[in-house]
Amino acid sequence: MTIQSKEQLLSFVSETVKTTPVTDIHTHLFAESFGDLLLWGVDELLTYHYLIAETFRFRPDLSYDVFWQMSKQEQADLIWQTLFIEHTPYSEACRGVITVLNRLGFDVSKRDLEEYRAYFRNVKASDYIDRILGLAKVKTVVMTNDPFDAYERGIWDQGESVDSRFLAALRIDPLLNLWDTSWSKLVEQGYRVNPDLSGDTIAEIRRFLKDWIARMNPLYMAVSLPNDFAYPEDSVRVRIIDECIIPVAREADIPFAMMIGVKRKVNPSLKDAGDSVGKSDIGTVERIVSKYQDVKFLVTMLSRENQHELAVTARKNRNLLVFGCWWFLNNPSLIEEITRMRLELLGGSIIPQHSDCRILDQLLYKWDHSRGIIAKVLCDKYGDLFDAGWRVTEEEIRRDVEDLLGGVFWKFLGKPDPAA
Ligand code: REL
Ligand code: ZN
Repeated sequence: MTIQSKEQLLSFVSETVKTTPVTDIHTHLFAESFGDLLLWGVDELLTYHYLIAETFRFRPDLSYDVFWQMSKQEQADLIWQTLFIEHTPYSEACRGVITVLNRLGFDVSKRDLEEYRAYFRNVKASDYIDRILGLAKVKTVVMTNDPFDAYERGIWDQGESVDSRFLAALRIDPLLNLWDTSWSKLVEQGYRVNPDLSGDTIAEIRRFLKDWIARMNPLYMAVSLPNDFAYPEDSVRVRIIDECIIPVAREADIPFAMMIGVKRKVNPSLKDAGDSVGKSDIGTVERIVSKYQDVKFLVTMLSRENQHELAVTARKNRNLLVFGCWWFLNNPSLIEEITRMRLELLGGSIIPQHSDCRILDQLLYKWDHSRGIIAKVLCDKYGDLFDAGWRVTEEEIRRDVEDLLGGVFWKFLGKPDPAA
């Protein structure tokens, strides 16, 4: 049905963005069968590493060691007291906790942490997964699966039946970023590799990747890369990319996801909260994606300064799909600016957002907040066309939004959306 008034248009766009189920293409969440790897509940929410970094800013006298020796509940108490009681929680990560509690039906004006805790004591993980995925309208969650993690390997080895709402992504950071220490872990897994890449090493790394692809059936292979990642370059990392990752991605017909721009451990005392950002060289992305036009690349970059040139690079290379507003970009002001710019340069051939959730409950806020911004930007775009006399149908809006919230990803992979 063609929409005839602007008012009707804007309300239909907003409602469609709010209610369309999403494929969340990058998270750190796990299916229930992964046991302790799946994090959920109010104490996990409060001890999210984003909030740990913010707490230390207000506690100049708190020693890192003392904090890390506290129990999770003690840490959560301290974070709650510091960020929510002694200050107003308007940072995006703090606001996220309030959105989650509110969406779960709590009276957040009471500020009663014990009441929230009491609820979680009586909840079963499987029920909670259903509740959160339902409330957040997330149909599929892509995990981050690490074959270098002994605990996680054990789960894959058991071959437990997997929840079809959770799909795998093969994460290979140690291979590309920590070869000095990771080669011996491959040896432990039965691969004949040498630290200097001699002998059968290259073929054995390929065998390692193919074995894990067969075991996990990942949608893509992924790595996070430092801001000074360079390509081409005379380095172990680039040799492994050229001679192992690329041929395996081509053969398995899965993309290589590069998340570029992280400076790991600028403050090691903060652990996961101690990573930072740096501007990267877009030439690196340009060179690798144009060299391998028959390989698909999913790329996100961490620095705001790289966003425009990344979008332009995607205009030139159809094998490059830009995704998400990653980590320090996942703030309303930046999501809006980036999403607007991407739609203007690339139309709907983008994945505007992923959640990067580490805690299941966060799906509620990450998607609520992002959907609001995506809707706002889309309303402006459809509104501009309306003003120029263009008319769209409800079906066309539904098609466009479904594409942005998952369809573009599945078409890029060349696979049917299993949840469709
Ligand atoms: O996948 C990654 O490398 C990052 O997203 C994470 O390492 C990071 O800590 C995450 O929590 C950011 O949102
Ligand atoms: Zn991540």
